[in-house]
Amino acid sequence: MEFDIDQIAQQIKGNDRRAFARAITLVESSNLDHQQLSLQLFQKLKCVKNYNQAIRLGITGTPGVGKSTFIDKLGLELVNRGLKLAVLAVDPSSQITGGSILGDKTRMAELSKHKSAFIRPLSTGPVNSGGVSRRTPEVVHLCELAGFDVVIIETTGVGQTDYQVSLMSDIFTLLISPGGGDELQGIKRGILEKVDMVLINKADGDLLPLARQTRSEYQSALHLFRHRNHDPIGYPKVNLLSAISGSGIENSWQDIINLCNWRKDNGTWDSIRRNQDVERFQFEIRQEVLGLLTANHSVENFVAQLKKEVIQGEKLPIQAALMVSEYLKKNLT
Ligand SMILES: Nc1nc2c(ncn2[C@@H]2O[C@H](COP(=O)(O)OP(=O)(O)O)[C@@H](O)[C@H]2O)c(=O)[nH]1
Ligand SMILES: [Mg+2]
Repeated sequence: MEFDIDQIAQQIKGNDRRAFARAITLVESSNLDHQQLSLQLFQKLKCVKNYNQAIRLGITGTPGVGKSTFIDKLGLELVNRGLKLAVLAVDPSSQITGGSILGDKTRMAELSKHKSAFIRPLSTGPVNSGGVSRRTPEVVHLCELAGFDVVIIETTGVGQTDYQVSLMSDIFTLLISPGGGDELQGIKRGILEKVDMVLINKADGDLLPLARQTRSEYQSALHLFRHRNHDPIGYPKVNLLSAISGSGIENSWQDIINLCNWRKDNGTWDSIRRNQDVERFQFEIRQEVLGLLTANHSVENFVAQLKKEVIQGEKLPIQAALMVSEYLKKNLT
């Protein structure tokens, strides 16, 4: 594929959706030339567009909890207020079921037709990469540079995705169903440390009393857990929501905006982003170094040989790992 960066940048500036979709493909590419072109595109977009920070909203929750329904409703609300919205759906299970993308398209039918909304399922990497495509943070950045006001990243939290998505979100939101309090014990402690908002969805009809009970369970769990001293009292918020009826959506969006403004006022908005950038940098260094090592044939052969010995029980894992370390010290310095 040929990419004319100047042209793509101009097209993106002119709201050309196809050009934008191609740019995402470019940014997601693992091809080295494409990666250089992506950097040029970032540079260009910074120049041609007045670039504002978007609100990056991460949304996680088990399949079926109502994420897509919620995003559709919230999304319509936002575009009707004149905001530009990008939705990136990171769904590792789509590789297995193959059906969820189709499902989301119909679930977000109304939103996907709106001229101010852009919806895109993202390719997912191997499970050990956290299920998130390695370039998802850069795709989010591209959305920001392209002038989207809000970027929603939807994930099912399989593998390490919650952690990865929290690193590319300003506001990280957990959706749960009524009765999800039973899950509370099983829920990864890491999520509760990271969430800014907990939304109890399906708080409608017969499920309402159970939803209320679940809310108090989460409130006390989060209360015990932590209060971030840089956030206002009462956060992480635990709100009732019905994505179907729409009740609780406006409220929750207001809570999100209030939290954003609070953090912008006290400077934590920027410091959180900078910390995320540093984590991202360090993550990428590890990936690059690992990539370099496995691209080196003698190292690869040495590791493959040791792996056999570990499998056969001839060496302890730690013993083999230390040998690799020694080998690298001798051969790479
Ligand atoms: N009663 C009720 N059902 C809901 C609500 N939100 C979503 N659902 C239903 O839950 C199912 C899964 O929704 P979906 O948005 O696809 O969940 P996702 O897998 O988390 O994206 C669908 O059948 C929805 O109609 C809600 O607020 N109340
Ligand atoms: Mg979904």
